[in-house]
Order: sequence, then structure tokens, then C-alpha cells
Amino acid sequence: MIYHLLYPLSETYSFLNVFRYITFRTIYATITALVICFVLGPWLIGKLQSLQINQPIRDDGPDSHLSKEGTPTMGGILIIFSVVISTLLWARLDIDYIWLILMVVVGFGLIGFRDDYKKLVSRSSNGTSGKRRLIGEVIIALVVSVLLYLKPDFSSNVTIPFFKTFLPDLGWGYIIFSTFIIVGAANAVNLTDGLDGLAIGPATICFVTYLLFAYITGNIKIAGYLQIPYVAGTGELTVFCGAMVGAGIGFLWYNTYPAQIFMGDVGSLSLGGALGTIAIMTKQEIILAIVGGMFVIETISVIFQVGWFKISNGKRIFKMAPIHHHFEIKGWAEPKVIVRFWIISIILALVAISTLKLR
Ligand code: 57M
Repeated sequence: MIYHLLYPLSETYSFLNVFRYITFRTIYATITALVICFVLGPWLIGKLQSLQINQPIRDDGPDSHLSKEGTPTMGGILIIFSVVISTLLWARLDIDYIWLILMVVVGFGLIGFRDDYKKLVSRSSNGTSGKRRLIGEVIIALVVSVLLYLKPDFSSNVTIPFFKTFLPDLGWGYIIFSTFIIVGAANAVNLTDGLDGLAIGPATICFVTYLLFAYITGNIKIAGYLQIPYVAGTGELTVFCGAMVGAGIGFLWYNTYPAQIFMGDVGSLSLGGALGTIAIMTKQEIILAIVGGMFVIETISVIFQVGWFKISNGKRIFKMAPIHHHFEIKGWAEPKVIVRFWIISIILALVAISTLKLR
């Protein structure tokens, strides 16, 4: 909004020309989201506590989690609020990608909110039925995927890491592919959010990486030099990713071990849905499996655990899935599991960025 108010005045006041630059607005979107989290965090934690909105802890998890009883949840409300306000303030609002990504953030957030609310009311960790939640996620992802597919300047080619010229065109199949990526990313982040800061850390690292990808994809010179698809308008998603990074760091201030607040499904589904959508919009779809590799590892650990459990009549591959619980039960302290997963995420992000040159 600020861009539309101040940039037109730059003919009279030349210093206002700075508002045309995506880099400048991204920095201040990051700072704005961070400040909103810092200012509202303590108030929200107190409010959630006074409203008894705290996480029901399952009794079949690691014993160390039982002490987490009473921790306020649904902190994802703070993430969504700070991201939406900061993006509306600092991004250009005449770019349709901005409205689409905010639709995903709020839409998936509402699905997660409903799940969290049902858990609180029933005082159990079973929220909305998995099937009903999945239907809601698929509907939102489908709508966004169809709208993107119908955009005249949006291609249905898939970018394959390490390959410059191999860009398979999925045609209308891209809608199914895109829906799968968005819903898959949302649920992968949701599964991962099982230790203090375990989801917000890697998610923030992913948004830093996609901040870079969005800037490059939206810059015709750099995209041409790197020979990656140029997508007009996606440069503005850099501002959104900046807001996500600011909100992620701001939320981590309170979610770091020992957590004062959990994000809830309202946060994890919203973060994951946004991450999947950004990967589609920037045409860096497959590379998300590397950038978000930690989320992939967590999800695969669950698939293998549940699959083997059923095939072998109750045998387990891991002591417990997702894999972060396996290491907890092995005796790793919670902070050790968390920080080591962050380190792996940073390494994966660096490898993913390097693939822009390894093609
Ligand atoms: C999402 N939710 C956390 C919190 C957070 C199929 C099966 C693998 C599903 C999976 C599951 O239920 N996943 C749901 C994970 C929960 O966190 C809440 O949920 C939100 C995210 N969606 O924001 O509100 C618990 O995680 C802990 N936590 C923290 N710090 C945080 O910052 O400590 C969360 C955030 C919180 C808190 O204890 O209560 C969760 O784990 O449920 N199920 C599981 O993950 C369970 N694993 C399991 O059942 N494994 C079996 C299966 C696969 C056969 C096995 O391996 O034998 C584990 N989760 C729990 N207890 N809570 C283990 C049992």
C-alpha cells in the first residue's frame, strides 16, 4: 500500500523513488513483521493463557512432552497477522500473486484454526477428521492452482533441478501437480511441528531461500543470465517472503525451547501451504524437496513407520515417528534434536541455491 501512496510523489520528492525497489520494501516488510511479533507476542501469550487455549498433550508421546501441558497454542494467529499486515503495507497490491498467496495463508490458517479449536473443545489431540481437513486443503489448493494455470503468462512447464532445457509441460496436469505440492507441503510442516522451534526454524530458512528465488525469477536480466524461467510479477513475492522471514524469527523468539507458545495447526498448515504455493509461483517446484528436505525426511519417516507397522503386524522401523521423536527417545535432549535439524536445513538450502549454477 505504501508503494501506491508514496512512489507517485517521487517526481516531486525524489528520495521517495526508493519505494520502487523490491529490495528496500522486502527489508522493511521483514522488520515490520518482526516488530509486530515482538510487540504482540507477550499480549497474545497472556490472552491465550487467560482463555485456557493451551495444547492438550497426548499421553502416548515421549515422557518429556508431558511437562508441556498448559503451553498456549494457536500462536500461528500471530504469524498470519504479522505476515498479512506487513505484506499489505509493503508489497505492490496490483500484482495478483500477492492476493493469491495471502488467500492461501488465510485459507489454510482457517482450516488449521478449526482443527485447533476442535482439539481444545474436545481436550484431545484429535481435531477435525483428517479427511475433512484434507478436503478443505485440496479445495483451496485447487482454486489457486486453476487460477495460476489460467494466467496467460504462467507456464505449465516443470523446472527440473540441474537441467536447463528439460522442462516437461504437464498441460492441465499441472493443476493436479500444483495441488499436490501445496497440500503436501502444508501437511509436511504440520507433521514436523512436534518440538519447540522445529518447524518454524526450517520454514524460515525455506522462506529465505525462496525470497532469493522469487527475486531472481522476477528479474528478467538475472533469470536470463542463470537461464531459469522468468515469471513477470513474481519479484513482488520477495516482499511476502521477507514478511514470512520476519514473522518466523519473531515467532521463534517465543517458540524456542522451552516454548512459551506453540503455533498450532493454524500456523503449521498456513506456513506449509504458503511454502508450497511460493514454490509453484516461482517455478521452483521440484527443488522444494531439497530446500524443504527436513520436512520431506519427517514425512517419509511417518510413511515408512506406519506402512511397516501395518505390513509387519506392529513392528516399528523407528522408536517413534516422526523421526524427531525417534531421536528424543534415543536420549537426545530436545534442543539438540532441534538445532541439528536446523543445521541440516541450512545445508539443504545452500545445496538448493547452488543448483541454480549447477545446470
Ligand atoms: C502434528 N503435532 C504435535 C502443536 C503444534 C500419523 C502420525 C505420525 C500423526 C502425528 C500427528 O498427530 N501429527 C500432528 C504434530 C503436537 O503439536 C501440536 O500440533 C501443532 C502442529 N500441528 O503447533 O500445537 C505436539 O508436539 C509438541 N510440540 C512441541 N513444541 C512445539 O513447538 O513440543 C509442538 C510444537 C504438542 C507438543 O507435545 O502436543 C504432535 O506430535 O502431536 N502423530 C504423531 O506425531 C505421534 N506419533 C505417532 O503416533 N507415531 C506412531 C505412529 C506413526 C505409528 C509410532 O511411531 O508408533 C507423536 N505425537 C504425539 N504423541 N503428540 C507421538 C505421540
